[in-house]
Amino acid sequence: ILREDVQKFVKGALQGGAASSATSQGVGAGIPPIPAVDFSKFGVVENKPLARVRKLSATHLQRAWLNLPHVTQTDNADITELEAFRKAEKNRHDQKLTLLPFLLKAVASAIDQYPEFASSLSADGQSLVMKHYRHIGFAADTENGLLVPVIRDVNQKGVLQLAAETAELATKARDGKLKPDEMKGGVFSISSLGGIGGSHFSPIINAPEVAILGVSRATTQPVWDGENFQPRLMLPLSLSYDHRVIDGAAAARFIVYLCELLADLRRLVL
Ligand code: CAO
Repeated sequence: ILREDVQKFVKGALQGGAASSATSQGVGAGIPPIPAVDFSKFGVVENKPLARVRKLSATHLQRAWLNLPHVTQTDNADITELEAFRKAEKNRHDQKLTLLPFLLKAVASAIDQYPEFASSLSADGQSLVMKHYRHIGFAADTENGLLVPVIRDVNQKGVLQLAAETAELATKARDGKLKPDEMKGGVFSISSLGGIGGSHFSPIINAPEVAILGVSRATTQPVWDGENFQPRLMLPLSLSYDHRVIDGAAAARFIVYLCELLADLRRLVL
């Protein structure tokens, strides 16, 4: 190995590193970069600078996508009774009451049943850090990009309090007033696109968490009760999990249990 070899290596690494941060193509990780294209050759283009939040979340999402082996397990929860209850309660309180706080509550309870969903791999990959707190994040869509505020101790709060806290944190996120501490400490995240539409999707895990629940728009579906089709309100759920930590069977058990909780809220108090 000559002096020039070392210089050549360092130069290459520096160039690779610069290219990687500029284009986020993973140069240096053995991933071939997507070649730069002069789009103006094909038509009119404009260059729109990315907001800081979007750049930060891009790095975070790419890091999670490349480091964690993702699998997405889907199911549909029958929320006919839950929705009837929510609608009845909604007009009895000043607080806006959407599905999200019920989901937070049910997820915290499902995690109590399957605690590995609130774990993280240790830095050396030799053990699991089991977290005994139930802080849960939820994705909030803002003009500047995706933010994930975290609700603390979901298991110790009622649905109305959770509704108030999610509304407050979502407003803060949209107004750009969320403090860094309000986005830290989560053990699990929920990404709810139900207010917009669509069915199942595959959410990216908010690493170092090991799972995330994607929620889509509930629709009325014909469900066979053994004798007849009944119109039931079905909520599409998509659970992405880190397959290094969570087995497929555990993920199926978790989502089935979560569906049972959502189908009959009384199970939350058992
Ligand atoms: N099925 C049917 N209707 C739903 C629903 C669902 N799964 N989820 C919400 N709704 C309804 C709500 O009940 C509400 O209706 P009412 O006014 O009649 O009660 C309406 O849709 C609007 O809800 P909302 O979106 O304002 O409130 P929310 O509590 O459900 O969600 C928040 C809050 C912050 C999660 C949401 O506004 C948001 O930002 N979602 C986007 C998250 C996102 O971008 N995820 C992707 C991340 S990965 O790129």
